[in-house]
Amino acid sequence: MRSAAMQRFTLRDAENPWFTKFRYSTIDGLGYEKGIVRRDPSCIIQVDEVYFVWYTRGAHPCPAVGHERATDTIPAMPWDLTDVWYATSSDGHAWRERGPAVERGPQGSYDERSIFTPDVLAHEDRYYLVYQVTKAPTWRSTPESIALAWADSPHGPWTKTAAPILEPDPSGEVEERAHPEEAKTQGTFDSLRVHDPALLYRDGRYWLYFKGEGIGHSNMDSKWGVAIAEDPLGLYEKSPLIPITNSGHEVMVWNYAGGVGALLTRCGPEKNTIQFAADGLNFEVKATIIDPPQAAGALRVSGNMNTEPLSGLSWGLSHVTQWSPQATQQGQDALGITSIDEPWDFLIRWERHDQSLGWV
Ligand code: AAL
Repeated sequence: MRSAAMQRFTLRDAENPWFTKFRYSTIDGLGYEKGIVRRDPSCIIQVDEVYFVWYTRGAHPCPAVGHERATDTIPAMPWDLTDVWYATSSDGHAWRERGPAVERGPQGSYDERSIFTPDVLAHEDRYYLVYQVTKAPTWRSTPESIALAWADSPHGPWTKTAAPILEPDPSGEVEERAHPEEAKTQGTFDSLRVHDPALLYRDGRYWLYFKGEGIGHSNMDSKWGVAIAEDPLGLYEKSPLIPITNSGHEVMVWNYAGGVGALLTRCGPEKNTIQFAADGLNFEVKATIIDPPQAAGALRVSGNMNTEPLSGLSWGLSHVTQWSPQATQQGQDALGITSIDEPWDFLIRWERHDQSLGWV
């Protein structure tokens, strides 16, 4: 006779190749700076021994003031009135901010208000940035889409697609200034915003993983979807199986053994888990973890460097923001401070810390 718990007990953390812990440290060049928002870092690629990262960057006259008080120059949220910048490093600790990679378009363009939350794919000597875009004005229920820019060098110049590559589902109805949960009619999980794009090349096609936020849904009930294209510039077709997770906020996925690994944080019953889908669509929980990096980007590895389940989750950057108490605590721990006097989001480094599988 065994208890239900012991019937479920199959693997100790210390024996589970999908389990890990994390530790955090400050970095030079992209850290805390009053008046500057740096957040939502992309994955990291290495080109000719140099690491590259892209991230949301904004220079604001004051911290975000909310949707009702925002103006053309004062942000509603930290990720409002921002662009995608990039930085380089030789060691992953000291970073040199290089400047803007993709900037907001002219008034009336689909990316006039803000460009934010990038990820990068390097494939066949071409580089692709995918990121969120929004038009003005920005209210609680302003739709947000995903766009793409490509370049032949990680330094750019970047060419934008003529239109977003992925849009919210057309279902649901809500007044733009209203809270998404005050919907007249509820839409699908991705009917308000498609967010947190992560682009993988696998099985000869381009897989665009994304987080959905829905009309009539709480953004803390976010789930992930995926859209697949034959060509990196589109057309991206959403899988009929979406949502493909029941939890998770920012998207962090990596290729492994022909399938896809995933780090789910912050939202839902399967928050703080590492999952795997052999087909890239049907994810199984492989480990429950503690204190994962928030909005993490990981070093991209491939080939003979990608031999373990967590080879694609070795180290990277993440962000510290007052909008996520867990991220704030990681930042305070990393900085050795007790409080951050003004909430300017910034980047820190995370790395897996398997040596701490014990309790100490
Ligand atoms: C991030 C991401 C998206 C959200 C905001 C900025 O962590 O989930 O990009 O819009 O927060």
